[in-house]
Amino acid sequence: RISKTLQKTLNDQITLEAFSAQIYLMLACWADENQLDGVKDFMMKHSQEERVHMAKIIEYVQERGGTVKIDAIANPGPQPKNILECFQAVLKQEIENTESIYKIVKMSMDEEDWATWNFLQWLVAEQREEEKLALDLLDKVKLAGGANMSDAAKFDLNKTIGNTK
Ligand code: OFO
Repeated sequence: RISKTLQKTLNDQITLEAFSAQIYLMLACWADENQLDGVKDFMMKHSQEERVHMAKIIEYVQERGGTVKIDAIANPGPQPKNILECFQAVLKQEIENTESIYKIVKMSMDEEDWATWNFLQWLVAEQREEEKLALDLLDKVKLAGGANMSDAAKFDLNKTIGNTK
């Protein structure tokens, strides 16, 4: 059985994954309004992935005899002003989520709850991949001209991002 402290922290993480999904959704809507269909597809896919993370943590808490409380999701914040801000928001969100997960890993270690520690390793790996992807895409955006990108560069980049897994 998980401790009350870990239960509370994992519940907060469930809400944070939902919040991440909301951020990706907000960015997807921004991309749609800006004729960036490739970026939109990418954001929609990643929003869905965050929901999968959320569902997995819910299952885990329940499996360990814990109780899940579904909470309100915070406002994802204002839309970005340009494609550079869009991908900066992705990276920021991923870094914050990684930090939060590391805290839970540390807690599980302090409590010697090795089942939770082991469960979290999958999320740690997932975050490593997502941060790398976010960094790569941000680099691509910067190389293509950042906030002042030409329409032609934007067209190409949108296609590349749309084909990104
Ligand atoms: Fe849930 O993986 Fe990103 O934030």
